[in-house]
Amino acid sequence: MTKYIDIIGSQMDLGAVRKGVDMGPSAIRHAGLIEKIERIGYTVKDKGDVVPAVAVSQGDPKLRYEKEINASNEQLFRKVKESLDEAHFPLILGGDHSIAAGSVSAVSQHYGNIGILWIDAHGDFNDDRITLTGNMHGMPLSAVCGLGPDSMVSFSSGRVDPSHVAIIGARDIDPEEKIKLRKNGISVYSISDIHTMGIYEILVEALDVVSNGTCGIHLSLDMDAIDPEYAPGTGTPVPNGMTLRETYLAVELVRKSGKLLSMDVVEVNPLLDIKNKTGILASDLIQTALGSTEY
Ligand SMILES: [Mn+2]
Repeated sequence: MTKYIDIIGSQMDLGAVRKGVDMGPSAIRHAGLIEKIERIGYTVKDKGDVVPAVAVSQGDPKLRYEKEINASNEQLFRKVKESLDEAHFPLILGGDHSIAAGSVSAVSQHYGNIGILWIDAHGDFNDDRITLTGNMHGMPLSAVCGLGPDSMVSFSSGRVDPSHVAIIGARDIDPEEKIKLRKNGISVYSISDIHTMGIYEILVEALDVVSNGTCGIHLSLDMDAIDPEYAPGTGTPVPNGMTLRETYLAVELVRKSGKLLSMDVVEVNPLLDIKNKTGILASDLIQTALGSTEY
């Protein structure tokens, strides 16, 4: 892996209902992120944040704030692309999960053929046809797979083959979304799969799905995958989540695969957090992904 890491934030909260997630990048930085990564041995450049325009009206209720989200994601796309062109590792801090339409489509355009490991309580596989809320943070995975909404990735030619996508930690998926995930052959490992198979076996399988026949892996870590007891500062908490052990081991195994190309960490909401517990956890998990080992 490259020695150079670029931190790129997105102060995006228009894809979600509860406000405050725009302060996520700041909360993760305040947990000592840069110093911690430098200590592992990387050269880190903080490229600052993309800041979305102030939204006046939500527009289409099936794609709320589409215009502002897509414009901001296009900026994020360019920044991530720039970082990849310099052969640096882009580390993207959210913001709500809608930002992954910008980050992942840059990584997939750059490398041509990537796999995605999506650690999340949700599927994020909705589109404007089947969405129940119109919240665009529930759509980015579908968009980057080329399955809509098309406008969300119109600035990029990068798409990801659904057969190279694995979701881990799912436990809150909409009925139509479930059908669409199955139809498109996405590998979904629910929380009950984690309880029965164990996280180690799941990672062995999932890493095969995302790395076999691809250039490498993009890791998209939604903090709501983790149980709200450990990650209370997130906008859409769902009980019965992943434990700290499960999450650390999952991220550690991704690192050990040696295939990690890029990473985003999203949905840290400081307004709902307790003394930056979730921001600190996000920062610690990033360290683990990048190579801080216990022994
Ligand atoms: Mn998500």
